[in-house]
Amino acid sequence: MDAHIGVVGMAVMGSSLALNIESRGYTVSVYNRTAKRTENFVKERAQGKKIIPTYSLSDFVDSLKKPRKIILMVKAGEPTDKMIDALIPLLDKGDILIDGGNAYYKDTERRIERAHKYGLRYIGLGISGGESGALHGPSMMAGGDEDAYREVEEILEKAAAKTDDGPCVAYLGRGSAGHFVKMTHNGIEYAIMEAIAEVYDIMRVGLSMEIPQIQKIFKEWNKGRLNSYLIEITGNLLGVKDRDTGHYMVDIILDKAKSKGTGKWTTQTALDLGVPVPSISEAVFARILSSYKEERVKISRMLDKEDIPTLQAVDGTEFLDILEAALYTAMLLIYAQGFHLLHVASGEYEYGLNLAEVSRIWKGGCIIRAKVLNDFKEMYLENKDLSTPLLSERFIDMIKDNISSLREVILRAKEVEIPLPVLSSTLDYIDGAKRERLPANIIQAQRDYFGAHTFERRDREGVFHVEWEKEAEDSNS
Ligand code: NBP
Repeated sequence: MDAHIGVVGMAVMGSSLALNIESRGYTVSVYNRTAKRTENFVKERAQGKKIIPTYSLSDFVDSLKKPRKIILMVKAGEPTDKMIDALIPLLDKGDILIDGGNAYYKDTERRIERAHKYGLRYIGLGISGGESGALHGPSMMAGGDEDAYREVEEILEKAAAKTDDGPCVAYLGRGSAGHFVKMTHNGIEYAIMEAIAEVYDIMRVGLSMEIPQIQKIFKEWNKGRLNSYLIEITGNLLGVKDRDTGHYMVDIILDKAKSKGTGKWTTQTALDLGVPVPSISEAVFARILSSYKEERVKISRMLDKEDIPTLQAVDGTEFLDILEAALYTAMLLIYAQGFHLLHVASGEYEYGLNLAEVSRIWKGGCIIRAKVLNDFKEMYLENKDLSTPLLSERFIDMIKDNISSLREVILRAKEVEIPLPVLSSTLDYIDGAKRERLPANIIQAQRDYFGAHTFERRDREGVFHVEWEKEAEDSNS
């Protein structure tokens, strides 16, 4: 029996994706470097399914219909290269390699070039949704060889999450477009997660609320305009208790956040492309700061006050409404930064991204799925060339009455010393973006003073330089 498609890598994601594809009526071949994983998979979850286990790469390759379609679901980085190296000699011209891992987009460019040298076709496929998404329907962001995509489109569409707007998968553009979009998705994810954590901190520490009260708030918020997967899971996880101690799990979990690097890549890439994504970079730094637990404990003993006041004085119910509006504003501005990055990258790397389509496939299956993505889709349908959502009337209408809530929350929370790296940087971002004039004139003058870097003038065209010390003397004389 020839398999329609093969999956390499039987860890959490690969095994779930294989089952998902099989459940849509396809025969799937599977292979994993360590045989035990494959054995366990076929004995347990894959029992009775149209899944063909293979224990050598050549058997795996031979089990596939031609042109072969192979999804790699192995650890990103060197393991992916090693697996491609091992597969290349076994494949025929026209076969299709699909990297479903979280590849760094520049690695994808390099791998595409390499695959093409051997006559292979290549798809960089960003997959989001975690284990459950992979099993029931992820969001998938494809880039690379379009003709190859069209040959696997039907399988991917059947396996993808579905919304009222169709399956959450699309061909987004040449080369590394899919992995670039997935990287940006993860950057947005970092920032929204941190914004939610900060809002939780305001409720828990600032308002001294109990966990069940906070859980109720998140559940309530999820029914409205904040409706999203991350708000939903926060509402759910807050209710979970530790079986051993009976305490809420969130009170037991050590406050050190880890990461795998996609937020860092988004920040580094934004710096390279000159796009402001302060909320994303602050979210990365917030995780890094959290990891310095021992130091924080010592510093807190040196600097923290015995009794930080609480925000009890505020009208609780009214303040919670303000908090909701603040989080909504932050969420919108975080997406805006991500979309701005995608717009610039699309020009730089000639991806030709359709950002309405990106918004559409992010509406379901992925970690950052949210009700507001429908508005982003509409924004880009209204103007596909929008450089940043901040230039959309629709977007401005959504944030303009809410920015004051973000400001109020930050001012109040700062009185009780709650760190808000993402909420604060998000407010600075919009405060900066909406200022017709910024103090960058001073920066330009300083640069010209010490480095003769020149400057432009507001009143005339051209490039200017001033002998500042001489002029200072003359101006003072
Ligand atoms: P992991 O990222 O933990 O990778 C484990 C898999 O990689 C195993 O199958 C392992 O084989 C294989 N592998 C390694 Br490690 N080194 C290898 C090598 N040198 N040659 C061949 N195979 C090797 O698995 P995952 O969490 O299922 O993720 C798979 C991909 O999907 C990753 O790229 C990940 O970034 C991406 N992703 C994950 C999630 C998620 O929520 N987990 C979400 C979205 C995307 P072994 O059994 O022999 O060690």
